[in-house]
Amino acid sequence: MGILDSAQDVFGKGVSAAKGAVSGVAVEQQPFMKGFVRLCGDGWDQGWHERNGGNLTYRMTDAEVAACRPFFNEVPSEWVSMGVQADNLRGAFFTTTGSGRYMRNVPLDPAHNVGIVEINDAGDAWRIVWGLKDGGKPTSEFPTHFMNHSVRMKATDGACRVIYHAHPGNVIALTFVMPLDARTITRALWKAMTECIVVFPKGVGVVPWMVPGGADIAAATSELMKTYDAAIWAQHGLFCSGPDFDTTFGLMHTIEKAAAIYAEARLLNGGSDDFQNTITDDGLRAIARDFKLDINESFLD
Ligand code: 2HA
Ligand code: ZN
Repeated sequence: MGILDSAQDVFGKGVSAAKGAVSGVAVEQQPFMKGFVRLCGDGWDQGWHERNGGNLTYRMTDAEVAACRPFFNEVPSEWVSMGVQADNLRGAFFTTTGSGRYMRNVPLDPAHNVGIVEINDAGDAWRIVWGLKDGGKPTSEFPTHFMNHSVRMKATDGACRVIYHAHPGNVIALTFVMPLDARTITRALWKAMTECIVVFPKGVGVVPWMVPGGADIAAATSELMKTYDAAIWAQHGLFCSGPDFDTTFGLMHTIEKAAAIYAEARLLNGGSDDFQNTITDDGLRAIARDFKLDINESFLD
């Protein structure tokens, strides 16, 4: 096999993806929770989580739920209706950041800032079974996370487990000056940095400005997530999905870096997008061919 036979050869997984469940070990020490907590701290370090901005959810495996169950609260919280429903998430368990809690504080005290919620048999309500101490609740964006999990789980044959929302500054800035359509923004990002089309071959969706936190923005976002594994919220931020924490954080990081390069290139170019040099559409096609990518062809000229 040649070194370019598969994108995974070149852009493969790192060694640190948290995997597995360990019985008899506290929730905070489980590999998935360490990966969850690390992502929160890394996102803070990147400057994407001012105040209580951003949120993270993880759909737990059966083995992880079994390993954590001995540490669950004796009495779970009451069921709380979400205003959204998903058949394929009936009975699922999610780890989630807390509403109004700060990403910055997650590594200091996971049990206060993060919780585990169980979804009811109808797939339309949650209850807290661990963490979110002192009256915490799941993130205000839980309806969007939940619907994105449902859609991405279906789109990836169950591989998708992580949904991550952040407020990366350059992505947000682009939504002030670019047409809010997926094709235009994806093309700009693909051409900003050679590896982008490898990292997000389907492109990035764009949701126009909407009120956050509710069922409407959840429906609009999850509709786009049928096609894309990332979606921009205009004047707000970015949602990314993936099978593990490394891939999902890497997607957020790559999109934001591409947005920063694109913005800087336009500034260097007096604001114009008529660049002296760029990656051509045939160049993108050649990457797709050599890396055997299943790209969104309709985004190429
Ligand atoms: O958690 O980011 O979109 C705060 C937010 C809401
Ligand atoms: Zn937000």
